[in-house]
Amino acid sequence: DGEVTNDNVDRDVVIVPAATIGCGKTTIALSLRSLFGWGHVQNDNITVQKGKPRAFANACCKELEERPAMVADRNNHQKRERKQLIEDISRTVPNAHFVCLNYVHDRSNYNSIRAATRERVLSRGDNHQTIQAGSKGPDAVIEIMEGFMHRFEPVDPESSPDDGFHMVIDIDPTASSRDNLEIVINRLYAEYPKLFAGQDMPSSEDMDAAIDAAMKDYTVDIKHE
Ligand code: IDP
Repeated sequence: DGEVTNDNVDRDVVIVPAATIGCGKTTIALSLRSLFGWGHVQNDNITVQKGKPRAFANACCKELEERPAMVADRNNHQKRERKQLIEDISRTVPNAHFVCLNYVHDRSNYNSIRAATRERVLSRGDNHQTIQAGSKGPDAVIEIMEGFMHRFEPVDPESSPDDGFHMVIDIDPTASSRDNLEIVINRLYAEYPKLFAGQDMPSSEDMDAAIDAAMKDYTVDIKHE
């Protein structure tokens, strides 16, 4: 059964955030890339005019040709996006293992999530190209962020499409990316030990350094979809 096979999983792991803007998806993805050499596809780097969801899935599959695991870095905040990603990747990589990075969004916690994500995104606005260009002031950015929060559909591992996840890791969008990174690594290490074959568990200092580098490297992408 699933538990037995997980011990042998050493490749084709797709990490799928379910999140909104500013939760720390890219920061975690860059950290996993620097610590373990895992792949990373950012939705905003997919520039095709038509069929963007499919192109995103194809780019994820391509990463798996070279790397044992990868992060499918987009918000995946609605069930139809999660369904599309799981279905399209599975067509090319039938044995893919999907791990949901579930940035839990309880409606009762929305004010704290707003405070945390706005602070992160707006406080670095000077460095954000789109904002710098003057086309989007803080109000417009907040509106886009609100749109994602409003549309967010919680992950329900009991029903389709979220029952397609082999594992759901709950993390708190208001916690630091450093703390969330450690939770993610510990859970993956426990579930898929062979995915880390030959690599030591990173030390606390390694994780600090990976997060620091990721936050220096950052770009905040504000897009409508
Ligand atoms: P997203 O990919 O979910 O939209 P990121 O781009 O990773 O979120 O993060 C949004 C902004 O917040 C970036 O400027 C990033 O450097 C910063 N950030 C990420 N995690 C933390 C944290 O734990 N504390 C403070 N700032 C953070």
